[in-house]
Amino acid sequence: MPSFLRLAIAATIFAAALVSAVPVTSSSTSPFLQKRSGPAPVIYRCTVPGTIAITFDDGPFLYTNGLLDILKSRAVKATFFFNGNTYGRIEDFAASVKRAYQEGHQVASHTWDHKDLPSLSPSEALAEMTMLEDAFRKIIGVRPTYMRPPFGSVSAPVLEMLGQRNYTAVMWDMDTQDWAHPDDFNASYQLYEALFNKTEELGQPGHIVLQHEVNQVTALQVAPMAIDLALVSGYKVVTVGECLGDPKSNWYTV
Ligand SMILES: *[C@@H]1O[C@H](CO)[C@@H](O)[C@H](O)[C@H]1NC(C)=O
Ligand SMILES: *[C@@H]1O[C@H](CO)[C@@H](O)[C@H](O)[C@H]1NC(C)=O
Ligand SMILES: CC(=O)N[C@H]1CO[C@H](CO)[C@@H](O)[C@@H]1O
Ligand SMILES: [Zn+2]
Repeated sequence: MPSFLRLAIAATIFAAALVSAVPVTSSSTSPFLQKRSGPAPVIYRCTVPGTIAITFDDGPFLYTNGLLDILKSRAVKATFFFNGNTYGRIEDFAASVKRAYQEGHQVASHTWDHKDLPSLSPSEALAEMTMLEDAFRKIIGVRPTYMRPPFGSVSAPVLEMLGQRNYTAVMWDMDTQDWAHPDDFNASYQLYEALFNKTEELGQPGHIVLQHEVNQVTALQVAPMAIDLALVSGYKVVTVGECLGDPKSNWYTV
């Protein structure tokens, strides 16, 4: 992995510390079901009791297909926050993106090339969204309405822009820190299990788990164990949209 990307991922943890000061969305009604105007809603956790939404960031990449096989074998759905050009170019992995969409996973935006949105000019920040929207339209015929800001980093103007484009911004309440031990399955899984053992402290109703699919160990070794752990713990493993009670017809637009 290029060192700047390692740094970028490490910065996620810093951003998470910043955003965790923002109150968790407590409404039991999905914000998207209400009339939309103003800044994009920011989501930290699931609202449907007993659900877990496992999310995979920074793809599509070399392991997306293998991960889709794993999800299929367990009959669960996940959410992919794809980039346009970060680890891989989305055009080169179009078949994986299409497959994720067709197999009922939630395909969502993680911006064109993973820049820190608040540090960009308004037109640059907008282009980070629209360039990827165009790529998605070419590949799956629609564009997502859910996005995750790189590093979990947003500002009032960025949320305003995202709101104008009808996006919902998705953070997380369970960070598996999978970037910390990229090639060490045991260390990664230990962190995951420790986090899982603390879900009681996080409370109900449900959780949004942050993982990255661009590391082979995460995608192909930790992910299946993680899904199994969620399932044996009695969670329903679903997409972000489902865990918020938002009908699939709202996940995409033209
Ligand atoms: C956002 O949604 C509104 C209401 O459905 C629609 O009029 C508007 O064109 C949408 N904006 C974008 C950028 O898709
Ligand atoms: C999580 O809890 C299980 C069951 O109590 C325990 O066996 C395991 O060691 C715990 N894992 C960690 C990493 O704390
Ligand atoms: C030391 C240790 O815990 N090793 C384990 C690492 O993970 C592999 C694969 O699951 C296990 O087989 C080892 O026992
Ligand atoms: Zn990312």
